[in-house]
Parts: sequence; structure tokens; C-alpha cells
Amino acid sequence: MPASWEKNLRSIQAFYTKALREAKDPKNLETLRVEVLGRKGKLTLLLKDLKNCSLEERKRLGPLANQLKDQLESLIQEKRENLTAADLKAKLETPSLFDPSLPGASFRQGHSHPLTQTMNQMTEILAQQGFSWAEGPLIESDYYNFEALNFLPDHPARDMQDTFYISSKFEVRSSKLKEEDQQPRTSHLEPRTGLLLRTHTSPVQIRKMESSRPPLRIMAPGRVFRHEAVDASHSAVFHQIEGLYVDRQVSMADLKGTLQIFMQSLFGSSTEIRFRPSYFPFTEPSAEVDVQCLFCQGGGCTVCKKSGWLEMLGAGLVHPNVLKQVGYDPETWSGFAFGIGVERVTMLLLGIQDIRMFYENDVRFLEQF
Ligand code: FA5
Repeated sequence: MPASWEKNLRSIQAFYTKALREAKDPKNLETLRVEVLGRKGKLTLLLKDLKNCSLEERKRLGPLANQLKDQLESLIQEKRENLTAADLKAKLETPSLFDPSLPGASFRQGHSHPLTQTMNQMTEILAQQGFSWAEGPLIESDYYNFEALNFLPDHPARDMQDTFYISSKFEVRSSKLKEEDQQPRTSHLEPRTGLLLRTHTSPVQIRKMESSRPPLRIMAPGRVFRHEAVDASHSAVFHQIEGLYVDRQVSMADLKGTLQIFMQSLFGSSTEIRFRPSYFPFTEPSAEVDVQCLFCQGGGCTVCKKSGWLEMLGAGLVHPNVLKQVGYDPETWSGFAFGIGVERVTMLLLGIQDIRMFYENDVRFLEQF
């Protein structure tokens, strides 16, 4: 046994020393390495076979095998380095197809959508005024979208003309909302799911007041949906930013001052705003706020329909019924709220005359901003 074992060792040495030296490329080198030194390689198996020799023989033959193993390993290492260097040299010497005199390939740099840019600008100003970020679901319950906001059961805003209701097929997928929210709270509603696409960002007011104690000051940007005819200034899907401030003795003067600073930061320090009496079930008194037309500086033009003013937002002092609904004592707490249309602001800022441009994804339009 030791004689044949030693003979095997010598033949492995002779064969692989030569083969490794003559290996032509890294792949060939790797095949040889596995053949001789791999887990089932010839030398590896021979080493395992040593256990069948006597102790004396093992002492003599073991070092011989380990010596050969070291020798083959360093041969492989050396050969690998040579082959890599040769490969690199060959690549460098091959004439390149790269022509540095050709003009570079141009690429289009992306940027955020104009609506996102305005939204960021608006929320940054509000953050400076102390409003913190809040969000609510796009699929809302009738309760948060209407009932808690003091809409009477027969208020026209609940009508199918304005609101996208969710059909019962969707009910199983609406698990994010509390189970009780899925039940219609008002008797006049058809027994649908009690769910709808929110028509404004005002439900976030309720959600936020329910989960926090006053005082609070939040802004809630997001998408809203209305079942209405689309034209140059109306879209069925658009964006609003809600503002809500609740504290002791909040007045219309606070609302006016906040909006004045907000609008002047957005449109320029000489911007005029005006309040017009209006009606929202969840504010009392309520107002619609117009900004002086930036296109004609109030002189009257086609954009402002000769009025000199453009409607931007709805606002008012939070109705005591809304405060009661969320467990705030209206004798102690008062607040103001407002909801601004982001598309309308963007149109004014960028001089865009048709709201539909925002949703057509025409790169020629989008890359201008
Ligand atoms: C509301 O949605 C109220 N939730 C606003 C509010 C909040 C009042 C808090 C009081 C207190 P209104 O329906 O007027 O109000 O919409 C507010 C703004 O959204 C409008 O001034 C307008 O800028 C924008 N807007 C309304 N409808 C559309 C539409 N179809 N397309 C684009 N923008 C719209």
C-alpha cells in the first residue's frame, strides 16, 4: 500500500505540475484546480487514504503530500495572476471601438411634477407657521367625510352628483377602516358600504382631533375626489391642503392673519386677499377667500372673468357642533380651519389656464417646470 500510494502521489505531481503550468486560460486553470485539490480531487482523496497506512508510514508520507499540496496551490496562484495580467494586456492592446470625439449620449433629467412642487412650497410655508403634517385615508366613511363635520342628512353635498360612493363589492377590501365606519350612519343613504372617496381633506380634522388633545395646529395635504363635470378649472380628482388650528380664543383675525402671511409668502408680498361670506356646515362663520388676480393685478381679465379676484380656498371658524363631536368643550376651545385647492394655486403661480394639463402626462408640458 505505501508503495502504490507514493507512486500515485508522484504521478499526480508530475501530471498536474505540467498541466497547471500549461493552462491556457482562467477557466482551464479552475478545472484543473478542482480536479486535483477540490473536495473530491485526486490529491484530496489520496490524503484521506493515508489513514489506512501505519503510523510510521503516515509520519513519512503525510509531509510529502502536504508539501505537494502547498506546491500546487502556489503554482495555481502564480498562474492565475499571470493569466489575469495577460488578459488585461490583450484587452488594452485590442483597438477600441470607443470614439472620444463623438458627442455624448443625451439623457433627460426627471423632476417632480408641478403639483408636487407647489404642494412642497405650500407645506413648507405652513410648517414655518407652526403647522405639523397630518394625513388621512382617501377612502373615507360617511361619518368622517360628512356626519362628524355637521352635514345634515339631506345636505346636497352627499348627493350622488358630488360623491363617489364605494359599491359593496369593495367592502371586503376596506379592512383598514374601523368596522363601525363601514356602516352607514344616516338613514337616507342607500345601504351601500358607507364608504366613499373623500370629497375634501376636512375629514382629517376629525381624525386628528379625535386622537389628540387641544391645542393643535395641523396641515393635511392630499388627493380628493368629486363626481363632477371636468372643465378648464374643475377636475374630478384634485388636491387640497387642509389647515386646522384649535386653541383658546382663536378668532377670525387669527385666520385672516395666517392666510394673509401664507398667501403673501406664496404669491409675493404685495398680494391682496379678500374674504367673502360663504357657507360650510363645519365652520361658522364661513368664508371663501379670493386672491387678487396676478395676471391683471385686479384690473379684470379673462382668467378672473373680469372680477379682478380668483377663488382659492374655503375657510372659517370651527363650528361648535364639530368640536362637541370630538369631545372638545366649545366653551373652552375654538379654532379656525381652511381648505386650499392645490391645482388652482399652481395654475396661478405658473400661469396655466387649463387644469387638465396636469393630468395628461405630456412631457413637453411637464418639462417646462
Ligand atoms: C371645501 O372643500 C372645504 N372642505 C374647504 C374648507 C375647509 C372650508 C375647512 C372651511 C374649513 P370647496 O368645495 O370650496 O371647500 O373647495 C375648496 C377649494 O378646492 C376651492 O376653493 C378650490 O380651490 C378647490 N376646488 C374645489 N373643487 C375643485 C375642482 N373640482 N377642481 C379643482 N379644484 C377644486
